[in-house]
Amino acid sequence: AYSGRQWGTTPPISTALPTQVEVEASDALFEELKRQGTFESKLETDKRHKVLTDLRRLVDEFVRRIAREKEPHNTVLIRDARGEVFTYGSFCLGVYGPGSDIDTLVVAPRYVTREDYFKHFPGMLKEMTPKGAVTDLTPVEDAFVPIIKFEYWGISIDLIFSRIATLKQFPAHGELKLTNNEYLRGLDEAELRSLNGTRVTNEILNLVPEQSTFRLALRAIKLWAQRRAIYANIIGFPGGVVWAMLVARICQLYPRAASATIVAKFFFIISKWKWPQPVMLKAMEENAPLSVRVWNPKVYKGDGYHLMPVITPAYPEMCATFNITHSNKAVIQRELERGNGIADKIVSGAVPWKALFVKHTFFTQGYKYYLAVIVTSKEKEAHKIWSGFVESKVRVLVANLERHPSIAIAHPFNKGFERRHTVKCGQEFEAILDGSLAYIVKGEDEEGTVIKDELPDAAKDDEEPKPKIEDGTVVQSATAAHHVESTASLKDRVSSPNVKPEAEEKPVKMEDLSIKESKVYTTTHYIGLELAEGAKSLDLSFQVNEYKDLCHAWDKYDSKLNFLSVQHVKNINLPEDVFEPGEAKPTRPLKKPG
Ligand code: 3AT
Ligand code: MN
Ligand code: MN
Repeated sequence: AYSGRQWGTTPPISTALPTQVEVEASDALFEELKRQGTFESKLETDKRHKVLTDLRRLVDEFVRRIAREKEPHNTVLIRDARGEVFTYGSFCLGVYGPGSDIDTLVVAPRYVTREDYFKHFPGMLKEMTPKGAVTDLTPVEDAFVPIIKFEYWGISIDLIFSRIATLKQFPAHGELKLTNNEYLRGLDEAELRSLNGTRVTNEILNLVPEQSTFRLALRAIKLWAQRRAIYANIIGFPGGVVWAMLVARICQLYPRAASATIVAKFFFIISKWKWPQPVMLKAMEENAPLSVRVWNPKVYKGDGYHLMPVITPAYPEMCATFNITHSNKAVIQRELERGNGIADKIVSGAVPWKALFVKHTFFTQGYKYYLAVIVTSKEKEAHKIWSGFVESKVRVLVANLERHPSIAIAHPFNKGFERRHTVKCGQEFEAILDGSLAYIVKGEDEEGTVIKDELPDAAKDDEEPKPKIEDGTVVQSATAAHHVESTASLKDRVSSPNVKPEAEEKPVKMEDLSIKESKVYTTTHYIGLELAEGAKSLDLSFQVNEYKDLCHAWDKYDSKLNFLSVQHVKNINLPEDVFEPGEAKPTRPLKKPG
């Protein structure tokens, strides 16, 4: 119910109740989001709650075990030993869908350390749950946010940990409130970061006038951002928390509006926002309890360079959008304006909601020239880590490219394309590094098995191949191989010493199938290049080499396992698997980019 209080740092723009038309538009939005599959069934949600119940029991047992280990004679401490389980991310916000994970935080009293957590918890997860319930258990102790990842009955769980250094004994379950700044005392950086997700999410929910309105509007914005390929923290686009804060700010400004109105006002207000004025949900904490850094462009010069600052509402306040580049800002702006053009028509009933959620045209009508950043490894596990590292640096390459005089916008696609190949010789491996897709395999990645049907078939050389679709992935055959632009074919217009000549495609003979094959894993990031007016040459070797040097300086880099190449790809030579069935691949170069 509307209390009349002010939400956020300014008075509301309007406290009007929704009109009949706005209520109907919100109902239509709900129906469309259901049609688009953004909600999961009640059965699946019940399963999530059951998983959390099990984790709570496990956490209490874990804390008791550590209490016994550290103070074996303190019977009271052992008797009352308990921890607490919180969530953050989309589950906590109530905007999760069928594929979402559960982002979960374990909190324990001060005598339980992170070392204890990594030493005992993975084992307890396996021992104290039904056989086969926990799979893919991966503890990553040295991560920026140390984490145990696993699947519980098929649901992905991200489990992070912090102790509370000021508490030796926890209150009854449900009474510990992490919004209390006192609980931050005595913690290290990793612990502070681990608590941050839940603290921010709790604040967001506390700072919106009507949670159900907020949730439905946020679901709409998340779906829109995913469809328009502008959702990805790591690539320098807003992630889930940022979209949540932006929608929450609109809810504060229209405290009684319906979800459909929030969506329309979101596009209207955010598309006209006077960046770099920050978006904030509340005033900054005045009495800083700790001497940790908070976002402040007056004190920290670097904070003044943030292009679209969105500030988290929990101490220590941070800019959640520090990695947005000029190019990405331009792309986001373009999408906000498109949204603004459509949203009003939707609320008035002139256009259906699905018009807002139309898929992006990054590959179909995007750019004439693309860069392909090809990350390659010879081992599956090593590839996860290496490709994750390179991905986290794509925005650095983008920032360097956009400073090139010939480039107006360097637009990274929001996710990489993962491919699996088999090769029989070094030459084939080299071809993959050069961008060849002639050796792709699909199906389950079982060690040592090769699905023969999927090996390239040289007999069909002149037949136009159709992509094969299975499990939602488009797999292409050898004849449709990805043709990489050579320096020569781009002539003097585009030249780069890093661009290797087109990969030769080797026909595969039947007898080759018996030869021992080895697996190769690649992840490819595409960056669309919009050239500056009058751009004559496009020599990107400096930027590309600088990027490679940065990636090769990775502390775990192993030149025998990890490879990185960057290629020019013309729109007409984009590989088939970046297109969805029914999408038209460009057949001639775009006259005008963008
Ligand atoms: P899904 O429904 O899970 O797709 P989500 O918003 O829950 O959407 P994530 O599970 O990826 O998205 O992330 C949840 C939060 O975890 C968001 C952010 O605060 C934190 N987070 C995710 N990835 C990273 C990362 N690489 N480094 C630090 N924090 C991260
Ligand atoms: Mn999540
Ligand atoms: Mn997660």
